[in-house]
Order: sequence, then structure tokens, then C-alpha cells
Amino acid sequence: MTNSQQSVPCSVMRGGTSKGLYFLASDLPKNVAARDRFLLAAMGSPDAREIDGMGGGHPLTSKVAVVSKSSRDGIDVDYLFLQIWPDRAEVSDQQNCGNILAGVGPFAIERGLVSANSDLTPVSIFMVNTEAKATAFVETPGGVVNYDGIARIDGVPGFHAPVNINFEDVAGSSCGSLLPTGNVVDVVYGVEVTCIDNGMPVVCLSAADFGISGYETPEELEANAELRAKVEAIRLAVGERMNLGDVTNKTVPKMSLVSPAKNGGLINTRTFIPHRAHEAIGVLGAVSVATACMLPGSVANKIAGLTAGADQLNIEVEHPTGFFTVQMQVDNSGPQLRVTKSALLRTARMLMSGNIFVSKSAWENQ
Ligand code: NQM
Repeated sequence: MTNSQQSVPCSVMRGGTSKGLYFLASDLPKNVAARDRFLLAAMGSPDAREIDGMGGGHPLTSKVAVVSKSSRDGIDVDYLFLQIWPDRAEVSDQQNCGNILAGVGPFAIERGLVSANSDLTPVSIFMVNTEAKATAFVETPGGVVNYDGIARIDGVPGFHAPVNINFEDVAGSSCGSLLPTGNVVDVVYGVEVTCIDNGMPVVCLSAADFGISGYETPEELEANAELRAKVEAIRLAVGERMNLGDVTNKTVPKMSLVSPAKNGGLINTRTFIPHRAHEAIGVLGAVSVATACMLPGSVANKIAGLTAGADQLNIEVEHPTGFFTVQMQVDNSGPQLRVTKSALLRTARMLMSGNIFVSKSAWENQ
């Protein structure tokens, strides 16, 4: 602590293709409004550049994980994800984040919430936002987290230790069911859409329906005001139908413009999250798109050209900076597709661990 500043223990980590602040819940104010004021000050929000805080001025680098030991059966830690809006004084717990999730296992071990007794430590994680479970496998030779390795994920330079993550039963975790509108395809403002939630609420749209190729850069997409307005109008219209209420100020659903793969994958994507264009694709966002590819008749399925029948598949989702591979296991035996498991590879890295400082007046005003 300094005279005018209050400090709190915090780690800065890269989780997958995102970056954020990781806290123990016990280090943060218990009162939610006070916690949010503290996190806004810590990130430097509201300010487009977040210059007076740790945020990177983009939703993908303005994220927080709050981690605690779990009291739930068979679960090691609880993980609450919070999105800090860079340019609005707002903190949202309305969505989950599978990228920041990748850092939760290593963080939990580093901070003594989980002990590492073998070379590979499974960390079972309850994702508080969506009340779903994930298991992350963290390399811990000699009981210490290892970050070096030969795993590579698109959107992150270099090679790192793998963090394999399994999801069980994430269908409908935000919207109540895999197909929240009850339909494989809905028509909104004359455009065919597939609304799906396999861990993240996503609307799949055909890029061709918007007069774009689907291979534009995120910058080109963000500069296309007409496209953004059309996509946003559809998002606002489907939000209620997806059981998400008024989504005007929500970070969900994500809007994924799909087109034929052109680099050997199954499908190509450009995703608004929902107002900035993702540099890659979110983890659970990719799981939802991969699931849509397996769903006969969906907007994504028609473009991917996948025929029904396979119950285990590696789905390569292309995005602006490469591929995202999702291993899908589904049960095709009933009238409706049931997802039994999804698994994927991420990497994570501890970047800094220490104390974060906010002005004492921000702290005391809590
Ligand atoms: O979909 C960005 C990210 C995400 C979320 C977003 C994510 C997920 O890349 O699970 O990871 O869509 O807001 O971190």
C-alpha cells in the first residue's frame, strides 16, 4: 500500500487468445457494486485506451477471472468470468469465457487452491456464469506448473505447454437449450439464421447474405457500418427469442458470419463479439459453431456440407488468424442431436504476479 493507493494481489495471465487479471475471490470486496468499482479502476475503464489501468482497450484484453476453492462435490474451483467494457463503466457477468478459462487451472495451482501431485494435474472447474463444468489438464512436472512446451494455437505467437480442456453438458448453459428458439433455422429480416447455445449463445449467419465474402479482416468488417447495422438489428431481434431478454447492452449473443472454408478446414468464420470483430474466435463460440456444423439443415451445416451420421469428429473452424479445432462427440440416435462431449486445446501463460494498485479514494468510496 502507498499513502494514496490501495493494493490487492493479482496475476496477469494470457488465457488462450485473451488476456486478463486473475484474482482470488477472497482478495476482492464481497459487495458486488464495490467489487465492480474496484475492477473498473484496476482496468482503467471507462476509457477507450484504458490508459490509467491494466486493460488493453479491447474486449479481448479487458477480462477478469475471479477464482475460489469450490465447496461443490467433485469440483476443485469456482470460476466467475467478468467482462470489463473498455469504453463504458460497466462490468458484465452475462457470459462465460473459455479463453480466460485456460488460465484458471494454472492460476489455481500457483495460488495453492489445487495441489499438483503428478506430472499432469486435472483441475475441475465450475463455471459460475453458466453453471457448467469443465476439466482443464495442466502440466505440473515436480508439482510445479509448466508453461513451456510445443503446443501452438492460432492467434498466439510461439509454442507453449498444452492446456487440454473438456466440456461436459454445456448445451443451453445461457439460453436454456441447445436451440433456444426451438428451430434449426429462423428467418429474421429476411435472413436465415441459426441460433445455438452449446456453451456460448451464437447466431450463425451466412456471410453471402450480407454481400461480403466472409474472408475480410476484422478491421475491414468493423469499418463496414452498413454490415454492422444489419448484424446488430438481427442480434437485437433474436435476443428475446433466445431467452436472453433485451440484449442491447449485453455481450451475447455473438454473431458469427460463416462461409466456405478455404484453408482445409470445415467452415470459415468472422465473429462480432458482438460489436468488435474477433481476431480469432472465442472458445465456447467455436464450440457452438462446430455444433451448428453437425446439426442437419442449420446455416452452418449447409455451408460446411457435413452429412449426418458421424458421432465423433474433429471440426476445424477457420477464423481471421488461423484455425480452431474442436473435438466433438455427439449422440445421433434420438430425434435430436445430443452433444455428449467437446474438447479442445488451449495454452496459457503467467505474465505477471504481484499487487495491483488503485487510488485509495476509489477503494474507500466502496
Ligand atoms: O467464447 C470472446 C474470447 C471470447 C470468449 C468473446 C471465449 C468463448 O476469445 O468461450 O473465449 O466472444 O467475447 O476470449
